[in-house]
Amino acid sequence: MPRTNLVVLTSGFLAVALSAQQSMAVMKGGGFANAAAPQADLLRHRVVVRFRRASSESSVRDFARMAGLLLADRGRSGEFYVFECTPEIGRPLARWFAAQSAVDYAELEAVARTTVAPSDPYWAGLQWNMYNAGAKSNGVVANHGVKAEAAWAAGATGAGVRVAVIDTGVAYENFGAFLAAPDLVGRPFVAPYDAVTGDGHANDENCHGTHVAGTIGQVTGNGIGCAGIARNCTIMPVRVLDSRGSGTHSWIANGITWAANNGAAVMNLSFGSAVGSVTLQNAIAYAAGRNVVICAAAGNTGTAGVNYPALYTQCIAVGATRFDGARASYSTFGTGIDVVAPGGQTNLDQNGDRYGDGILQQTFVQGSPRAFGYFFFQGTSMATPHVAAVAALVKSVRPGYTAAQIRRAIETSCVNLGPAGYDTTFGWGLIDAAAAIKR
Ligand SMILES: [Ca+2]
Ligand SMILES: [Ca+2]
Ligand SMILES: [Ca+2]
Repeated sequence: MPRTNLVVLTSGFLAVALSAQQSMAVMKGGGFANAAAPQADLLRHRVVVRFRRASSESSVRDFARMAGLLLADRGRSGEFYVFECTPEIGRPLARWFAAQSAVDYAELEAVARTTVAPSDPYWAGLQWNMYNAGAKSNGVVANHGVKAEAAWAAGATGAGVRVAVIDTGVAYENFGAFLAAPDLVGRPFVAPYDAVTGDGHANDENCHGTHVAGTIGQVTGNGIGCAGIARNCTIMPVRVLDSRGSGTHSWIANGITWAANNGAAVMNLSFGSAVGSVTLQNAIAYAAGRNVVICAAAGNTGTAGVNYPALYTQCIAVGATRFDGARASYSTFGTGIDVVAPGGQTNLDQNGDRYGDGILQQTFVQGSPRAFGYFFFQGTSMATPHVAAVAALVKSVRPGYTAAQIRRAIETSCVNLGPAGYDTTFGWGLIDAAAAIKR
């Protein structure tokens, strides 16, 4: 085969690893694990008071009037009273009440919210790429995540949507030398296919596809490791790249056709070539004709010239951003770029957590498919699964949408970056899961 038809992974070896040992240090470092606890906000303008002796409501009301407070609410049998005041005096007022002999307790009113912050310990602080605008990562405002949490709160989880991870395989099963990644156990997998060897076991012999699968659907809320964006999706593992991360266009075409024929609603293509081929183009056109949302990595050249297959019009071509929303230095741009998503930049630490700002997910040490850990990777390979996952979120709340409608929902809801409107560095801008699901 001609050398130019070989596909090179658009991430992989630029990766900075958080080794198993280092990840233990993160666990013990404190501050991360309990940040995922349910957050209760305090209302500084409402003070809840319980009196020791039963007080008639009229006497409490008289007291409130004299004190310049509004009696806003009470327990159903008078077991507590709620006073409203200006926010500045809420705390001192609660303290004053608590010091009175007639008062059993006094406290600021608290608000409980549905808890969508996942229990996964690395969520807090480290998965900035998925955060809502204004959330903090190690104390630094992380304004350039894809707002997964807000999408979950609105009920979008990708439930039942089939997302094909067409890659180096996925650590999805215990088979021979291979083990399922612990943080993928529980994720539904369907229709696995290995287009490299032509069998039904799409085991990952590289480590790249497992990391990509994690961003899409790491098991979320299981109390270990990381969260994934499409937290209830179904993953179809399709192997088209070998242990070195290379694959021929004919393998890739076979994998894409397999996924299209087996009910994939979304496919993730985190690889690229400088050249296209009729074989690859026909497979992409076939999948598009089967109503599949196709997300493809723009490339890691750092220059203009979007790779194939991303450059084909049927693909959403995805570039990569870093923590501060700037283009990651390696991210390919130019004609044909459609959107950007966080791909990380591991030679920078803009959130000051002492780790390079990569995308953290579980995979294994290359060459040791049973040695799992959490690794910061960077690349348009890492950005692309954010888009595939958001496509799954949209599909799960708009099951009647066509692939074209899902793509439009994603592209028209992006947060602008760079010059106003579409530009050839950021495309339509940074994807926004919370906005896309409302289109
Ligand atoms: Ca997890
Ligand atoms: Ca960092
Ligand atoms: Ca723009």
